[in-house]
Amino acid sequence: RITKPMKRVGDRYVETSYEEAIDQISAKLKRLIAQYGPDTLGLYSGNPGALSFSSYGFSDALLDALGSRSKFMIGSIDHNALMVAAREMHGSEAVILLPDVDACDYFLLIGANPAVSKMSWLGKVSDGWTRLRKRLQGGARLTVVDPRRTETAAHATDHLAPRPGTDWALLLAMITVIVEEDLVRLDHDDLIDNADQLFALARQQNVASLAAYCDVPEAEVRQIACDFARAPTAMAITRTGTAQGLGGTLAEWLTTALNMITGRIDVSGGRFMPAWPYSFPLTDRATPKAGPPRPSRVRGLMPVGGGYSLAELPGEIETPGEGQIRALLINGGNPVVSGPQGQALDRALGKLDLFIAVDLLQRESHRLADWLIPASHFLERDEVHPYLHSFNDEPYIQASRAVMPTPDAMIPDWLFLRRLTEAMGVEPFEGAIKTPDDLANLMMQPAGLTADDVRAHPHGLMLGERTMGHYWDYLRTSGIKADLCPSNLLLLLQQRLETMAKDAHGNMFTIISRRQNSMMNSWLSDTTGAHKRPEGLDTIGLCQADIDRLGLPIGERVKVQSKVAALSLVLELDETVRPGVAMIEHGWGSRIFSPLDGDVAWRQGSLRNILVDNSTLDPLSGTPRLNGMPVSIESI
Ligand SMILES: Nc1nc2c(c(=O)[nH]1)N[C@H]1C(S)=C(S)[C@@H](COP(=O)(O)OP(=O)(O)OC[C@H]3O[C@@H](n4cnc5c(=O)[nH]c(N)nc54)[C@H](O)[C@@H]3O)O[C@H]1N2
Ligand SMILES: Nc1nc2c(c(=O)[nH]1)N[C@H]1C(S)=C(S)[C@@H](COP(=O)(O)OP(=O)(O)OC[C@H]3O[C@@H](n4cnc5c(=O)[nH]c(N)nc54)[C@H](O)[C@@H]3O)O[C@H]1N2
Ligand SMILES: [Mo]
Repeated sequence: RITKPMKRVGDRYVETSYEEAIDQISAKLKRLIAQYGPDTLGLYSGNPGALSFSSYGFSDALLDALGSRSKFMIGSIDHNALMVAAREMHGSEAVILLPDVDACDYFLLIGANPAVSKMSWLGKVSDGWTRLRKRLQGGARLTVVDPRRTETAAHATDHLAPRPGTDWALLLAMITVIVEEDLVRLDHDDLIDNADQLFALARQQNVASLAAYCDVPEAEVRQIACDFARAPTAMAITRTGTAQGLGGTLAEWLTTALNMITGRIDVSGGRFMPAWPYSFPLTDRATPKAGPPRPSRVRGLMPVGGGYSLAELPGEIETPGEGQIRALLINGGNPVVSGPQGQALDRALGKLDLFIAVDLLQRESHRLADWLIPASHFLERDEVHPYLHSFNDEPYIQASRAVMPTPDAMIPDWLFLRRLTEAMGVEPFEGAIKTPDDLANLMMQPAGLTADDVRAHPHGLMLGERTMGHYWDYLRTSGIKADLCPSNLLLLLQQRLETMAKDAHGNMFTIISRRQNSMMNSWLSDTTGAHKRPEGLDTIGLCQADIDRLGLPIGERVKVQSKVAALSLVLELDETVRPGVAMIEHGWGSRIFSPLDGDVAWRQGSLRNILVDNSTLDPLSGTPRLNGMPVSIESI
């Protein structure tokens, strides 16, 4: 655990004071900005970094105060597809339609495994998997769409196992069936645009060839589409299985379209928009602070959720010219492990003039950092997070209490970030906000609540019932219409339909991954020790038919080769994966270093994501193929 600021001296680190760290970092940063402009400072906010209200607020504010737009976000290896589809269809990236689990009769889960991952994404359904199962016990139906027969599929009424990355075609086929069978039910058609265009598109499709492309039985697709449309209440949900591939934005669009044409939006048992008293206005969330969004310098991709794609970061560091990133802050993330092609990012990180990592430990991604700054642990933070709570499926807000003391001499990471901003001669939030509570209070002002009011209710504040209708209200009051067939997405779909025939990978396999209960992406298993991977025993799982076809022995090492890297893994029989698919767990292989002596304190397994190339992305979301990357498998 890092508990004091540490400065790199040669290949070791020495402990320093906060004063020295802030003095030296700000002096160097000032020189770099004077020479290269503010965009030279980049920020990568990882998943824990972005979920820490205080840390995210003050790291984002540092870049805003300096005028840098070089923000790289977790969304590009997670949920960008959802935000892009929301922007195109609902006019704002922040319109997230949550599942009303407790009244649903038909769950269609696409690329989600809540039995392990629980039920939260950009939206929170507390204990959602338990609540979903309660519905199943009461007779609700569950259809799981996943190339692997997952822990969730074990509870399902039916399981479809399409080829990875083809969900958009499956959804288009379902929409086509619903249009052909006259099962469309469009509520509020005065608030919906381009419905006719979607129906015309559907009528041009051939369900049999779409099903063949996904490699699922046509009759099952037809049956599921009709049953879904006829169910009293129903919802289709996607998660990372679809979002973390090349078809993510199309799948998000067509899932929402499927829900919309079967009357599942903003009704009980369907998908609804949360709008609780403490939810601050959508327009505020969507407005970029450092000016209008502009395409990235090297690849020309537009930011999503205010951030560029992590896949672009190596190029932005290594390509000379105005705006080149020479200083980087990684806050609560492990992008060399959790992002695509970590070997390329690792090489680029070595070329930075100034590299600061804020984390609990020095991990793989922080190997080359000039400064290691201690992060406060979630058990040490006392915070109210109105933003996260605005995505609750009920109007419920609760303070999280610190239950452990912060190590002596350590200050919270947000305070380090504030002091660093001030040392740069600017103020975070233009001086209007000094503490995380100030920020929370500002956000909750419309509800007449303060952070202390929330703290006064240790078991949380329930501000009413779950209510529906906010989505249609939002459209009405903002004067926009839901777009059922957005032109950007339609264009992408047409391209995919044209190249569909060439989309087969021949003898190649496509890789997917799996989460473990006791791991959180690349961490937690290390510190809790709850889940271990014996050294050198990383596996790749194939079904029996594929193992027979390859003629390779189970338990032996195989060479797994992608376009950009090769790994040596042990071949394992995994009867849960469909033919043509290989399962390699993500999250292993991240070293933990002991900064004072430079030793490696921990390492298990190997880095799976080095196989994923960072150049092939969903063009709208900037997401790489964490799922669906083609690889070949051969004997060593
Ligand atoms: N225990 C535990 N819980 C977690 C996490 C963790 O690491 N550990 N991570 C948290 C985080 S950060 C997130 S974002 C959420 C994610 O929550 P989920 O999205 O539910 O995550 P997964 O469990 O990975 O489920 C994704 C499923 O998609 C399938 N899949 C892969 N490719 C495709 C495809 O092309 N099409 C379809 N239809 N399916 C596909 C995979 O086989 C997998 O079963 O979970 C959160 N919860
Ligand atoms: N192949 C494959 N790749 C994936 C996924 C997958 O399913 N398959 N999942 C993707 C998803 S959904 C996500 S969200 C990303 C995650 O991507 P990242 O967030 O970049 O990576 P993590 O592995 O979660 O690493 C989190 C880091 O945060 C640190 N940390 C923990 N708590 C705190 C804190 O309170 N403050 C600070 N400052 N640091 C903290 C940990 O020590 C660790 O170093 O990975 C993505 N990558
Ligand atoms: Mo995630």
